[in-house]
Amino acid sequence: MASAETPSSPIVEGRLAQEFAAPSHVETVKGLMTEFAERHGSAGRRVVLVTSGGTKVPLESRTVRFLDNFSSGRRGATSAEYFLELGYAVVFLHRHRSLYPYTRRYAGVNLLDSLRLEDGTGTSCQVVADEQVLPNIGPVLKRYQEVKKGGLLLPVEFSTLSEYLHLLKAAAQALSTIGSKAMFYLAAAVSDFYIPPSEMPEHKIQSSNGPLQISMKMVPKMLRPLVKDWAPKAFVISFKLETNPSILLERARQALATYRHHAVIANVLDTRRGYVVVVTQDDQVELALTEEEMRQEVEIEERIVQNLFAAHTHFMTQQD
Ligand code: PAZ
Repeated sequence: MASAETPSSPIVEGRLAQEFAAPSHVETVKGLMTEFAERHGSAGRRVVLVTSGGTKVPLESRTVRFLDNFSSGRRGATSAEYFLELGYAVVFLHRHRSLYPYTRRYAGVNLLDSLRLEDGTGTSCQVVADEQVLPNIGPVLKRYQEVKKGGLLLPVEFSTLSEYLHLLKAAAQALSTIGSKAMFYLAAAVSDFYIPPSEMPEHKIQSSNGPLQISMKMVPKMLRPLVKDWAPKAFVISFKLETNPSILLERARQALATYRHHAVIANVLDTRRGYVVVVTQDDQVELALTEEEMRQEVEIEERIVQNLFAAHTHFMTQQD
């Protein structure tokens, strides 16, 4: 482990380069993210990187099996929409096929059940959306198209832990070009453990060899170099998920003390849709939905994003 005097970035960067294969398109994506941040930053817009969904960790190099981290992507996709409503441009770094802004509202719908045929039959008929199956589709589609036309949402996909780590570093460096206008909203569920390439079997693990024992190494913590070196002027928010509520706040405080970023959103798996705590260096604020609000499908992400918008505004004025 690094001592307090050892600079963390070279160690993390060295391990990242040696033990995690970079995706072949990382430099291209970094270029796109840099152009996106500079374009919006120079138009006076804030830019947020939202990470969303879980990483997968392969157990074999010709991968048949992998370990996955739990996350539907709903927190990230929903938050991205609320950031867009508040005028942010959004880089959406998300797990392939996890929930996506706007389409997330219809994720459980079978496409063919959502359409009706009108005016004729066969190839000449008209296809219309069924409002019963796709409630509110008109306004949602309109907003989706506005966001797309304005070039306000840049989607970037990952599947594996390696892809996520390299793309996060690239995103941090890309958004650092706009200083305090950048926010990092790290809601993805990222594995703490991985198998280094030197210890990974090449071929499919055989059950004929008996019960499987695996030993995994700790993933290098990216938050430290992100905050200290890659994007030192940005506003950085991480998430802390626990299943045991009694350790949640202590863990969130520990993370803040270790990485010295700006806030931790603490949540418990079972109650995460209706209750979170925003933990900062000198405060903690509970955000909770009432049962009535839950019935009316109010989304807690709206409250989280509003809270962070105010904090980011304050942060930016302090930096100037
Ligand atoms: O994606 P989702 O809406 O199902 O869940 C969101 C979440 C619990 C993954 C997120 O709020 C979170 O806590 N992310 C960080 C997880 C972690 O501590 O690694």
